[in-house]
Amino acid sequence: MEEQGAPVGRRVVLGVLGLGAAGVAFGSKLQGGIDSVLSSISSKDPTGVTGLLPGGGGFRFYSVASSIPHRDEESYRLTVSGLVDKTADYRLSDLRAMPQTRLVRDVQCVTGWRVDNTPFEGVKLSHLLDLAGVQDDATAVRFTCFDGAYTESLTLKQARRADVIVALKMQDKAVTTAHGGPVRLYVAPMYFYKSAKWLSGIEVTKDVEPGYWEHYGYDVDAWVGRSNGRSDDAT
Ligand SMILES: Nc1nc2c(c(=O)[nH]1)N[C@H]1C(S)=C(S)[C@@H](COP(=O)(O)O)O[C@H]1N2
Ligand SMILES: [Mo]
Repeated sequence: MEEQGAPVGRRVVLGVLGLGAAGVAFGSKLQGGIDSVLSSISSKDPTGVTGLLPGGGGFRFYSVASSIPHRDEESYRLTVSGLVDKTADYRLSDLRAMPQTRLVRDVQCVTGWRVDNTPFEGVKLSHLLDLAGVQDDATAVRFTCFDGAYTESLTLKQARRADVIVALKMQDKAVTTAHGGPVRLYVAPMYFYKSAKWLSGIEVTKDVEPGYWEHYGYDVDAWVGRSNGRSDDAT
């Protein structure tokens, strides 16, 4: 499962290893959100690969933000809001106390790399939606992240699938900061860009609001196999 890929910049490695401090600089290649977006879009790797994760078993590290604020047991919160009867603000311990679902599925990035049979474990998104009570005029869900930059979205129908979870574990251990911990989304049937890392908000919305990469031409309905990931690619 080892994958030879882009060499990992020394500073990126140090940045990943150093996660857990108050904030982390990922290195010069990643500095400047707009810069890195623009340069990555013009390259062959539009979702901004930054290197193989050390010990990541083929995973590549992605972040559109140049630094990630630290969130831990004490400070982490997940807000459920929008068109719901009851907004909620969960701590990690609250999420852990809910029924947990383990999925073992393949991870597929739209840029081509893939990691088979990866276990993810956490709370079904449908469970959180049921607890909140979705209002009749809602059709979609929007996700926000505490990196302050990334967003994603799903239709309510997609969001209620049994293979869409708010993951607390990945590869059978707590989701690491580099992989989006303490909590990330995992949308098993779709390309991995749907699986927002550093998840901090679930907002029930009237309509689908395209996510971060979707503003740059990626498919909102990112089914692996049924979509090539790009809505602007008619060929
Ligand atoms: N917050 C946030 N979530 C994100 C991204 C990101 O840049 N920021 N990149 C996405 C993309 S394109 C991929 S392939 C995966 C990468 O997850 P990994 O870093 O755990 O390999 O996260 C997705 N979720
Ligand atoms: Mo990706």
